[in-house]
Amino acid sequence: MPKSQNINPKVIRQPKFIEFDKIPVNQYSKTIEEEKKVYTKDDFLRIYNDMVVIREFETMLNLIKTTNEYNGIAYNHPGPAHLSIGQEAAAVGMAYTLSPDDYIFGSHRSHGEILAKGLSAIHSLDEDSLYYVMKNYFGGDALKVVEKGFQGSIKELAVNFLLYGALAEIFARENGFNKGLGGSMHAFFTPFGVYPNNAIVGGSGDISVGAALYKKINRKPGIVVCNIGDASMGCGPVWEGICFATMDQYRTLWEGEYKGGLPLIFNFMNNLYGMGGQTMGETMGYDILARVGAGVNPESMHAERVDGYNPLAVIDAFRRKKRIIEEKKGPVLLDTLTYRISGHSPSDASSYRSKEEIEAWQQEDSILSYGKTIVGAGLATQDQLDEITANTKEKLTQMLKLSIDDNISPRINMQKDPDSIGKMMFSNNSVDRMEEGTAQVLMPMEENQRVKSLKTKERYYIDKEGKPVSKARLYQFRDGIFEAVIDRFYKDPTLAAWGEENRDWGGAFAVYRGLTEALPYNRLFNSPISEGAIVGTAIGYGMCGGRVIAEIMYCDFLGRSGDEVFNQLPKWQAMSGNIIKMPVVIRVSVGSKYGAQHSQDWSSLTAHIPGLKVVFPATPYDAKGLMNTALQGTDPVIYFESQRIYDIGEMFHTEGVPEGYYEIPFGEPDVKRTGDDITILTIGATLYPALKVAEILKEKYGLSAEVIDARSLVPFNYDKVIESVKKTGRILLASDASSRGSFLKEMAQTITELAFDYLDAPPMVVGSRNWITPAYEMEEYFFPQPDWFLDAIHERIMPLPGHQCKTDQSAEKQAELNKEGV
Ligand SMILES: Cc1ncc(C[n+]2csc(CCOP(=O)(O)OP(=O)(O)O)c2C)c(N)n1
Ligand SMILES: [Mg+2]
Repeated sequence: MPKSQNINPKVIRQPKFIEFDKIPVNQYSKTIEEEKKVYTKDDFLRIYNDMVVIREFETMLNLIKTTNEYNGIAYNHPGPAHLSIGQEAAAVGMAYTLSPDDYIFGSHRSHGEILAKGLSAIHSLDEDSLYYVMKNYFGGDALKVVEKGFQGSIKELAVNFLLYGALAEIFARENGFNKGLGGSMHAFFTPFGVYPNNAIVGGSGDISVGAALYKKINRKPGIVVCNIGDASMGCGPVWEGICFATMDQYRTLWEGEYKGGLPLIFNFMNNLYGMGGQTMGETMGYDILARVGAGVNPESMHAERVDGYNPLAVIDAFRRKKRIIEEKKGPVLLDTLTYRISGHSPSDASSYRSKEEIEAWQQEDSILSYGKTIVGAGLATQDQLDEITANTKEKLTQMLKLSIDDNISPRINMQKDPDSIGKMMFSNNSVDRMEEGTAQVLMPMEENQRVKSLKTKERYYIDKEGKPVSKARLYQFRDGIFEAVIDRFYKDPTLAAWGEENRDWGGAFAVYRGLTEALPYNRLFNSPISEGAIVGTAIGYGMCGGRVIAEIMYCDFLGRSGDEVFNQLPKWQAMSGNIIKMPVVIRVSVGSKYGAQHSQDWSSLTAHIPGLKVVFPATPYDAKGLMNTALQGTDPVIYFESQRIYDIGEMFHTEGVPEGYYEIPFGEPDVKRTGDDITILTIGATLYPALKVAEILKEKYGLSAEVIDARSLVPFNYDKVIESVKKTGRILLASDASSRGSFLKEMAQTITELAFDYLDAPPMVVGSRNWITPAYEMEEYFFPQPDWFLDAIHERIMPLPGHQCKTDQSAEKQAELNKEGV
């Protein structure tokens, strides 16, 4: 809590009642005569047209999925198609008032939203801009296909481009919007403001909040709409996203033009079902989804249920809600009532709902009833409507033909380059700042108290007389991180950081102390205790073009952000066809002393996931250099920090930690001590026990150990390690991670494969036990101790004359423990 806001018990303890404002439900009541004042005839027809395009697009896919044919064209599409037949009015109403600067995020069922937003963007962009977009998207490859032999306006061409790009993406073709790497559930097209659609239910719930933060922090025009399903209200990321989006501080503590609510609409496409679970009446308790807004903030999130079967009602709601956002009173919660006539997927037998129910909704079909309304009001003739349908069918038939033709629309050529997807996992860029401009700070860096005090610190662990420097005078590990972070804050105007206790507290482990004075709230702020949303918002912020550092206070809390770290952060660069960059650094502190739920080293879990860069520095020099590299890149980095060593000084880089900027390349291990008889490869803070072991080996057994600090897990260049093994013929690997399934095992296996002929003994892994982490007083039985190294060397690698084992590191014991699963 900031000191500027005093919590007065005299006030807080007063009795009173919470009053809730009424939440409107289906209150739209304008007549078509009234609406005639708002829309032109063309507008009315445009709304009809866009709904028909979606209906026909989805109908076509349904026929392809269920009959392998559309309009005489045969095709087999084995992949998914979650259709939104019935939901067209909701999609078109949502997109109608939006400009290309407004971003939408969606779900697995978002074809309709992509088309609606695309058509809306085509309507509002001028022809030159449209052509520019098409020409510059992947070198204009998709444009060339739709342009060939085309006669008509640029806008018509753009509609074909939209249909073709979406279809090609759904069918996994290289000309798809995302090179065919996203597919039906993840297709998107950023030039039209269509941002990632997410196959993880509720996945957009926090990512979209990050996008809204990006707009707010970087003063970008436009709003963000998060289109998610009614069942996703039961998902953690959605609730966390809502909490993150409605924090008081935007209005109470953020200043100047940054003051005010987020430009965000949570738009629940409420089709009343999950897959088969009925949200109202069975799987949720909200009765009417909009009610949830009442619990969130005093404005009830301006929540409202709107009839999503009437496009005019939805447009009306979006117009009103956009005004609220312009007044900086967002975010808004919309419960857009709709119905999915189609199954959850084409194989859905609708066993969970009655025929009568579906028929009742079909009778109120939004396209039919809207068509009737506009014909009845003299705004269109039935012939005009029929013509729209006929035109749409023809267009879709043409685009389908193009998108399934293997010569015109091939897939990425994996035969030619089997590594082509691998090459898309990382962007490997080096970028000082994500945007030009002056970074907003509160003081010149030299005047910052912490920066000043660091100038007086000893940057090497012993002084000139060879005496250890006292803690108070020592430049510590945490200072290395701080220096890299503050440097980037002054360099990159887009850089923002958040997490729990990041501001006044100075970060739970004092890494950020001093930053609060240097940065306004809009660049450094405390988040709710929402680990999922801490990472999810960082993903949204990063994918829109901002650089961000998010912090997870303890590695053990990574579980809370599992989907974000394992499923979102690593995948969007490749899934976008490299349209998206992900300049996101997640700082993760690895605990000790606090027992089973605060002391796990889960670096191996993150290293297992393709698409994350993972580093684990163990010295102040490496901490600063690796953080600089992380903040110079545009890839997601999981940056581990061990709490055991936050206050250590630099022991290896004899000139001390440089004051200026330098980078340490990812993937390069560092030899911290040279030797000839055995190699010890460590990850993280285990470097220090390993050095003790090296000392004992030297003094007691006359052996020289080469100690290599991995520094990175992904990427990792094995050259230095193999070189060392060639020299020593023996290697032991150690880290604080529980040994079973750890990254050490992966490294041991790779070393075996790469250097088998040079090994005199199998690579030996010494990790933590496969148990819960016990209390601090018992930690010596859990984390690798020097004795364990020596015992393992003696028993499995080379006998150490006269050595008495304190632990059982024998093969028999290893087999027994595995048998027991501990
Ligand atoms: C995290 C997660 N859990 C389950 C699923 C499987 N699944 C896909 S769609 C769906 C129902 C989602 O319902 P809702 O959010 O209302 O969206 P709708 O399908 O109705 O558009 C489920 C359970 C998933 N994709 N992701
Ligand atoms: Mg639903």
